[in-house]
Amino acid sequence: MKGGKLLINANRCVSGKLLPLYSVRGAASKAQARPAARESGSFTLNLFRGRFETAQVFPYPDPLSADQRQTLQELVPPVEKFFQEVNDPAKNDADAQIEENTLAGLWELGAFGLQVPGELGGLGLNNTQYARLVEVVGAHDLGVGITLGAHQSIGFKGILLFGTPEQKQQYLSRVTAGEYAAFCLTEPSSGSDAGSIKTRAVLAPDGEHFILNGSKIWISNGGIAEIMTVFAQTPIEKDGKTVDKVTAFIVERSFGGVSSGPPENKMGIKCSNTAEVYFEDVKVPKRCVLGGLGNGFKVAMNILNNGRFGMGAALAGTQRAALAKAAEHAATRTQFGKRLIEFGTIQEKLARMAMLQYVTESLAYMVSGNMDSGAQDYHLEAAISKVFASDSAWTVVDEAIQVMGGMGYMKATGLERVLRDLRIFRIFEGTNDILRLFVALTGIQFAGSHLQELQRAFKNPTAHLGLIFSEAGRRASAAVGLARGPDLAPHVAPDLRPHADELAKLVAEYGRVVEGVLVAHGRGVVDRQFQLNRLASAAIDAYTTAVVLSRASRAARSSLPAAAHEARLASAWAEEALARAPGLLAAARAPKDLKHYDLLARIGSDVAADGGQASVNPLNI
Ligand code: MYA
Repeated sequence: MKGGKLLINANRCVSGKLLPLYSVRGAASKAQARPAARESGSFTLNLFRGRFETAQVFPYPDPLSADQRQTLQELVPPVEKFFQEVNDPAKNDADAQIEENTLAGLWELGAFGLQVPGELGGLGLNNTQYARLVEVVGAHDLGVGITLGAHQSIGFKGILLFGTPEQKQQYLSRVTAGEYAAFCLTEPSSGSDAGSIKTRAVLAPDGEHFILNGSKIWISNGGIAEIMTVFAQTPIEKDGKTVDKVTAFIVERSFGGVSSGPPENKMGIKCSNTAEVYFEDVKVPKRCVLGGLGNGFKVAMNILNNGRFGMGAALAGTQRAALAKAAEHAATRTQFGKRLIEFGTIQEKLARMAMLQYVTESLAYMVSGNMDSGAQDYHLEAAISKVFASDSAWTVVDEAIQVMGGMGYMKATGLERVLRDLRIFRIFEGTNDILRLFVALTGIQFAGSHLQELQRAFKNPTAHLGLIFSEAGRRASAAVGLARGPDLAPHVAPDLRPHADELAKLVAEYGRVVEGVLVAHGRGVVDRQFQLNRLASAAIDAYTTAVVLSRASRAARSSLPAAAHEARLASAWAEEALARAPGLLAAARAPKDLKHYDLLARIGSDVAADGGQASVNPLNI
């Protein structure tokens, strides 16, 4: 009886208005061309189907071999020492440039070629080793971090990922030997909408070169880079027509026709060079096409996906350093006859800061570890790691200043610079707003493709009995509350298992909500940003909970000295995230909230139309 009802429900769900095929820019045009449903090891993608996928979460990764661990143990102390004794972040900030001796020292240390293979002059580190060093940089100087990151996390990363053997040989040996690299994507009319760039490259009559014209803005290292990864529209023959598609090129300043503007005057990360870059009839040899003609958009996205965990790692270091300052102050400052740490208000602040730091750090190393183990589907998790890290770092440093009161506001404490430096992290490398939508839409597309498969199965049930029955069984279990998810006993410490059980329920509910949203809005879901944002926030709550349960369980298993502290951090986070997420899911689905979103949309439009707040002040003057 129950099974029959569920089959009817399933049938209704999959025969409704589906096809949630997305594009942030334009969904409909691509709808017909989507590939068939595929399986994935990603926790987040599967969450959108209501499936608890454990492959890339449990156990917490431990990807370093004994040799790699040893290398890291040798590398971290000198880098720490360098940042404590040589680099002067306050001076870099005041001068809006990095001191020469610091740059020379960083080149000397190999910090500009961390992941380049040894035979090409780099240190040959894997992602996890890279994360650990970047964490040290983030604890000391984010401006220097961006100079290093713009160079290797995105500047020449395309060559590392997509370069031909000749391109690697020619360019990687140069970017580890003193020549700076930059990633040139953003243009005056193309920020978040990266596919709309106007810079163009057209094959020259000699058939051997492309002629590149256009301009880029806000390019980190743009004024100092000799080697650039530049994205440009190129005419491509497709189905007998000529269409523009983005291609990635390696461009050397020495090709001629490349110039750059003065350093931008920014709010923070002042010592990192940011400049406009202009390309005027630049002759780019055909051998400099990177990743194939017309594949540039994917090359750009993959470079960004591949580097995002680095921000998480750097900002874990930033938060750790800010927390240490706040903790020291709270432990020593006396007010009203007590040390600050004896007050509940301060205890709560420090606890929240510690939780946010722990989650940020756990995410960064989870993503880098999965990448090192060969995982392919990590792009949603990398986006979550960037969003979470940059939002948290803002809160943690802001709260550190609050704990320190007037002292925190003083330049000498160093936190006001960090707060200024941090602000850009929520904006660049994909704004957090775009990345939230990216997570929600990619997840929905994944769930939608599976529902479509089920929809097709129902059209020819005898040929797809297996799929239909397994889906019906899964839905029946979920409906009667048996969706406990996989057996996590081997992976989750006994004290944390109740949270894992709650998480399994959340995952099942998540799948139901996504399906409901798809049925209600079909392809129109791409325009439902109020709902998409809430789905993304709930996904972040679910994924972060899984990650900290995994890490704290490993700490317990390995009897780490701070295992009990880690278990408390993970429990506190899980309790809060699992209490918040159902509300977000309800708000993503409920008609009551839909009305509220209309209200907000109307207010927003009115404000834009009136050029600001439409109401005058209460005095009417
Ligand atoms: S660099 C500038 C950064 N700019 C951006 O990040 C741009 C943001 N915009 C976008 O990402 C895209 O335009 C969005 C897609 C997401 C909005 N992975 O039609 P579409 C596929 C894989 O949806 P759009 C900077 O800030 C998609 O599936 N694939 O595209 C430097 C589809 O494929 P198919 C992806 O509507 C800062 C196709 O592409 C992805 O145009 C300095 C088209 O999709 C993806 N992510 O919008 C940082 N997205 O056709 C320094 C889309 O096959 C580093 N697709 O279906 C600091 C490091 C830390 C410190 C280190 C210290 C050492």
